[in-house]
Amino acid sequence: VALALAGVAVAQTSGWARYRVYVNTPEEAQRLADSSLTLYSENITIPSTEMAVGPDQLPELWALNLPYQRVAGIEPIDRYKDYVRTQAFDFTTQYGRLADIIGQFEDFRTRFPRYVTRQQIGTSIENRPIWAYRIWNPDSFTINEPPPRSIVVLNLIHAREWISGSVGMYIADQLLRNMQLSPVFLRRMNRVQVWIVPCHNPDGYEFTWTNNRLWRKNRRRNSGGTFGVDLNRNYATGWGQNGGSSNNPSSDVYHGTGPFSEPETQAIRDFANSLHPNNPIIGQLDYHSFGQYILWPWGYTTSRHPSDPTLRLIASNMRTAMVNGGGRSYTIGQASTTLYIASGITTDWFIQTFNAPGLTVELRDTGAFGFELPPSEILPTCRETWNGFNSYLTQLVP
Ligand code: 0X9
Ligand code: ZN
Repeated sequence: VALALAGVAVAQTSGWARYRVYVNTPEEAQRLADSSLTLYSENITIPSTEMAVGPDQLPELWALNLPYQRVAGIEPIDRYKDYVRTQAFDFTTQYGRLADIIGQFEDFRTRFPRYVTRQQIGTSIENRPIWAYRIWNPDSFTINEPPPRSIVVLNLIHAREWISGSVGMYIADQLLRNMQLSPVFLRRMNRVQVWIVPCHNPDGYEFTWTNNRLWRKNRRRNSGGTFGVDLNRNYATGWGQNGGSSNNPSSDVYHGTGPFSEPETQAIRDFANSLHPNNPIIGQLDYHSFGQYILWPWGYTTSRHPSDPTLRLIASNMRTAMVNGGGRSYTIGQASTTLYIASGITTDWFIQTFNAPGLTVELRDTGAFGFELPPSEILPTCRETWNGFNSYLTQLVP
């Protein structure tokens, strides 16, 4: 268990509030998307969308020239001081700083050095390492077998979606437990390597603890002086197309100056390419919050993917496994038509490049707490997510 006694520096966000903004046309929705205001809803929807508006941002809200209404204050980030721990980090009841999360993976690696290895796959804008942890069983490899395939799991691409980091640790823990308990599982883990990226966006994630709980993007300093590229708009497939992202650097869905312009997305791209052809990528999962969805490509276009029926079957079996395990019900569907068009996303690139059935999972909840999911929901969310993950794994590696 990773010990951490962090004196968390927390900045106030008092004065922030949720505003419901009324948007009636796609043009008005685009105007809102291009603003530097932060989404509180998970996406921009007609006829209204909730935004998180800071005390200095009211002039920008007025400048939009859209009707709005103040819904509620956003509690000061001070309350996350409660999460400062004086005991060992428990990832099933607490959210952790970046050091806690990586420390937890280091703990797995120390306890199971044969089953857990790590690789630094890149470095963030602010020089933090980006890690990938591999979990597999190298023990019974024989010469007649093909080399193990790869499944790539991405966590915390969006900084404020804290529960995504929790499920990454939980999946690793469950993989290792099942390898101890079940010979069948141990054998399966000989045919597949599960590569978990605990934090795709380390700079943004730390920023949510120190400055702004609702930060989403990375911490690129853009021309014009604003910060951040949405890493889930920066992948090459469909980059910048169909209104699924913004070219305004202050937007929360800013796509960057070009496909893979960011070191964080380059890290995943180069790492994924390096797995081929020896350990072909047969699956990829991208964990987000919130909304309780399992979504498949395409995200950048409403056209159906040729593998649509297969993708639907995989997602449907996952949903069944989650409900049978006592979990919440998740909505399944093609990303662009079920949620909204988003271009330059991870799953579109993985399916286009490797033909891997990439899925975006939007974890709990459906909006009551949103990104600020209470710690009491960490464990139930992790349990249902594991049941879904295990279904995905056994479908791909029977
Ligand atoms: O917009 C995103 O990047 C994802 N949602 S989130 O609220 N976590 O930011 C969804 C991406 C899934 N793809 C599409 N909706 N096309
Ligand atoms: Zn997200």
